[in-house]
Amino acid sequence: MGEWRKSACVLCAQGCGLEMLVENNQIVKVRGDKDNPRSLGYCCRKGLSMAHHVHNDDRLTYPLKKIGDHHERISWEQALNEISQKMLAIKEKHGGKAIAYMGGGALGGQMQVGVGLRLLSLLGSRYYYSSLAQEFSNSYWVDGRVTGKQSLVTMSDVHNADTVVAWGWNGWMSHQEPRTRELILKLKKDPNKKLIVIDPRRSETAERSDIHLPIRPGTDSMLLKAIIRIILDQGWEDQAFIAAHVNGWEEVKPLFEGFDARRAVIEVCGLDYDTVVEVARLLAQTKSCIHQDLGIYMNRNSSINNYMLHILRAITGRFCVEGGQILPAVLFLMGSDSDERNPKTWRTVKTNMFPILGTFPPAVFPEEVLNDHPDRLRALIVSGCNPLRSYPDTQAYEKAFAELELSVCLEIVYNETARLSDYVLPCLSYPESYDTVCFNYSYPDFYFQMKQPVMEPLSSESREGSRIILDLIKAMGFLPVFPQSLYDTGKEGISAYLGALGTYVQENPSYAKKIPLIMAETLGTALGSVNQAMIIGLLVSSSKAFKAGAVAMGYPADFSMIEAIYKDILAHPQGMILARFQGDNFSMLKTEDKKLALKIDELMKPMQEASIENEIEKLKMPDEFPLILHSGLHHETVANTSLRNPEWNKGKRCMTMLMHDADAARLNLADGDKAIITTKASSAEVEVEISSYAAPNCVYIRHGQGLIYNGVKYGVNVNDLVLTTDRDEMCTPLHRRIPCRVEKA
Ligand SMILES: Nc1nc2c(c(=O)[nH]1)N[C@H]1C(S)=C(S)[C@@H](COP(=O)(O)OP(=O)(O)OC[C@H]3O[C@@H](n4cnc5c(=O)[nH]c(N)nc54)[C@H](O)[C@@H]3O)O[C@H]1N2
Ligand SMILES: Nc1nc2c(c(=O)[nH]1)N[C@H]1C(S)=C(S)[C@@H](COP(=O)(O)OP(=O)(O)OC[C@H]3O[C@@H](n4cnc5c(=O)[nH]c(N)nc54)[C@H](O)[C@@H]3O)O[C@H]1N2
Ligand code: SF4
Ligand SMILES: [Mo]
Repeated sequence: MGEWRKSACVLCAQGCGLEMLVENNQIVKVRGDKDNPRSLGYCCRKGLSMAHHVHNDDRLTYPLKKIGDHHERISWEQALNEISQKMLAIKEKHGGKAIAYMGGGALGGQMQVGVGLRLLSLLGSRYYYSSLAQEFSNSYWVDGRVTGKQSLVTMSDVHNADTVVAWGWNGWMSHQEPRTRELILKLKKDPNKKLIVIDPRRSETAERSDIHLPIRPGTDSMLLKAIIRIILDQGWEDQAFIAAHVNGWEEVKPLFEGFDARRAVIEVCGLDYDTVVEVARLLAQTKSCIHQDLGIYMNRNSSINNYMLHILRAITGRFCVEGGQILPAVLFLMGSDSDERNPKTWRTVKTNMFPILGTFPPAVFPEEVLNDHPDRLRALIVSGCNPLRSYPDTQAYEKAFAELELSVCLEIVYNETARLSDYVLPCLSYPESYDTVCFNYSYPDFYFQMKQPVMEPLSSESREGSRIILDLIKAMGFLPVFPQSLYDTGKEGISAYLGALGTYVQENPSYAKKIPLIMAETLGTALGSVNQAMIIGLLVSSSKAFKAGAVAMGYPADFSMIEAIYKDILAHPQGMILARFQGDNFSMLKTEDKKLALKIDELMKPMQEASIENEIEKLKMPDEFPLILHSGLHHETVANTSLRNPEWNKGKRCMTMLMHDADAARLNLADGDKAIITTKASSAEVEVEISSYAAPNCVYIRHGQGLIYNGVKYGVNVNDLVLTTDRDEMCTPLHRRIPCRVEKA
């Protein structure tokens, strides 16, 4: 007989609570966990397929080293020794700048990044590349200017809104909000609520909306300008809100002067003007909320579009208010604030790119390796992401990996990146370990879940990812030897340990900066989990706002708070509300006067240049590539690259290219035909699926295909069809607008 155990899903940012039936150390059944305070039992088909993530033929079971063109089993001792010696030799010869860390994309294993970034810093480097910097860079950069700090990412409070606008977001398939399908159905059913979808195609979300604006692809800037113009013309802006909470509007307002909203809407966006006026009214006069997503993020004009979305929210009073755009309560910041105006901010050697929220964009990585500069990148640690499928231009990545002097991959599976790495280190998957993630956004209640192991490790050689990195730090000689007493008090309780740690650091003040690592090593060893020690460390170093919020939930205000909270976390494997943040959401702003800073100097010119005439010119497709490839549809039959066994989609058609029937007819293609798609990067053969979910002149290939499972490749890897140079000024890949042509095979 098996036992149901509580955990969560890591296949998208929602982290729905799951219950897993474990029999003979195998997950045999999964269901949504009704006790999870955030997901309330919600679960999608990916979550239900979780067992494939954990149990599959590609799971790594011991460390590997590349010898010639294949990998061989080695011991942990050999792996740690060789990697640390080689890494130190590269640092010695070329300096820390030669080393990069890439990680944190997958939701399992995100905590590795906490230790990984410390290792990077000890090696003297700041080159942290992450998946975040291929979707959110433009929006985080804009957030940083408007709210005062990039690390204050903003979120849409869709569950408390009356009008929800899905702008370039196909929530029915991708979720991206807690319990998304329930939300969409609720909006549809309630006559007082509206769902508006702005998407060139009639997506699964658009199908269920009250208003669908089938916008011409890539014309969102014109629609945004038009909506703002309409609001001003109608006098619908929220004057009281602007006066109380906004700075710089008077300087920004002239950007919209004289804009011909009607012409833009009809001629450029191809939309009905009266419907757009109604959308503008709903945005301004109801409790509205806009969730934008990859249709905006990975598309042309992403920076000014994200900017105008904030302008729209600010002038309609939908910022920092319930049901609007809000700043989430956090236990720890998702990244460090990086300001490229500060000359001390590192840039990449070849492309001169700066980090956003502390992370560098994957699109420039191959160029940073494949060059002759003495400071070029030569070594890489990859943890919990799959650059050889997830990042643009797989061929460029293959060349870069071949050129690296050292590549180390921390993984749970033998994926496409592991295949090219010099060393592959097997990690515990999250159902085998303690883990948490950073996407638990909410306000004012702060939701937190520490996933706890529901089973024994499948291989005795797999290790907690953060422990592996800590062991590398030790093998490189970056940690002193700590007294045994520190390890021992860790077993006596958290308060006892923190007391002993305090005394130790007082006696050794030079170690104050290394407290997180000391805790990871000593408390982590005592608890048998570095991740647990790191969570305790995060509680210790949490903000005043967090601690006040915890007191509001009844936790003691003194030193014993940490132990009390931690005991509660352990007692609630289903997740819980840890803190209730006090004060209004404006208090979270990091601008000096706690107002929204609406003027962004760098965007004044691009905003002026986004005129109807210029846009009409720029929207023209090259003759050679008349169609738009949507490179990477986030469809219910993919889970980024984290579900590898094709068995989970058995009986489903999921390796096709979606196409509008008018385009198919013109190209003499029938459903099921083989077609050749060609982009500037390369060509691929793919099966055509004529679909009502495709917009005219656009074709769609799912993200996360082309995976090699058990030695066999399934489907088209869409990143073969994209060049690293298909990117914008923030080095975000333009995955939603890759020019292409399609021919019959
Ligand atoms: N062309 C194109 N490319 C895209 C996109 C697109 O739309 N088009 N979408 C992009 C987007 S939005 C994203 S977020 C990225 C996501 O891309 P990635 O960041 O690469 O994320 P995943 O594919 O989810 O996971 C990567 C790896 O993490 C591993 N992993 C899972 N759990 C653990 C763990 O506990 N420990 C360790 N060490 N590893 C673990 C998985 O096995 C998997 O191999 O893809 C992007 N790539
Ligand atoms: N099932 C499943 N769910 C997932 C994932 C997955 O792999 N599988 N991945 C997760 C991740 S990491 C992410 S980031 C999210 C992504 O979630 P989404 O952003 O919802 O994913 P997309 O499929 O890119 O949908 C974007 C929508 O934008 C539209 N669009 C394209 N061009 C334009 C345009 O010019 N203007 C406008 N307004 N819209 C346009 C497209 O038609 C599409 O419907 O999904 C997450 N959820
Ligand atoms: S919505 Fe996301 S977190 Fe929830 S079950 Fe589906 S994939 Fe997992
Ligand atoms: Mo994503």
